[in-house]
Amino acid sequence: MQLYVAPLACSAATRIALYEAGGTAEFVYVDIHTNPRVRVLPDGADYFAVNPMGQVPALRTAAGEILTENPVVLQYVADSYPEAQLAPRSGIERYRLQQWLNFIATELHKATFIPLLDRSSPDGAKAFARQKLPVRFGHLDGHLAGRAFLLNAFSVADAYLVTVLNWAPYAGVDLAEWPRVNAYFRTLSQRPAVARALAEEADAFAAEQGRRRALRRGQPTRELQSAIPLGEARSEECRSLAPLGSQ
Ligand SMILES: N[C@@H](CCC(=O)N[C@@H](CS)C(=O)NCC(=O)O)C(=O)O
Repeated sequence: MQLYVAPLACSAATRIALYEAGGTAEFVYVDIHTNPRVRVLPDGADYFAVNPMGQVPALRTAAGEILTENPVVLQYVADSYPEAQLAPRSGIERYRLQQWLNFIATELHKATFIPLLDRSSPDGAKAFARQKLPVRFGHLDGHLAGRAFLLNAFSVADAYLVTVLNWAPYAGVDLAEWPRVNAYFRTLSQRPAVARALAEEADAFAAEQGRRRALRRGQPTRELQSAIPLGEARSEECRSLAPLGSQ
């Protein structure tokens, strides 16, 4: 299985799900920041041929099928490791899972965090997203009353939710306004699979930032790619930099 990812982007949710399941994948890094019209993979191939949207995540199955869209990729991983119980198999609970995956994808990820994080989104889009914070986060906060997870146990929806909540400080969203969401995020961040995945993503993010800074200074890409391998830089550096900031 190959997973196309960008550091600290939404594709981190699938890395979390894989680690929760005791699995892994070949992680292929896609630079989604440098140029919106160019998506060159480390082997020189064009990522648009993998996903015509140029977005992460995309997953290549062992059978060579390409799957895109977070809710689908996450459910594929959950179904690939049934013993990990990352998704209810069927029935109303499976629909509840899909309800939360779609809520996170549409209301939080795309309609809230992307306009707030993307430096090119207009002020009106940011204001509109901000105006919707109380209803969206209020709904989540109400649901989390007396609950440790979105469903009855940890699921791929939690992997996705913790991934987007991790962007809150960079988006100027103060989770302390929703105490249950805040507590949920703090607790889930400490789960071993979540902590491991986010630490690896943070290292990869810092390395990518280093490459981009050096590129701006005019050093050739190939030289840089070998000079600063992913995973080398430290997480602390990246905490001062916003993920998804220049899409
Ligand atoms: N509808 C897609 C959206 C994925 C998405 O927005 N990915 C972002 C990273 S979090 C991305 O690749 N952005 C680059 C771009 O839109 O060009 C999904 O749910 O998977």
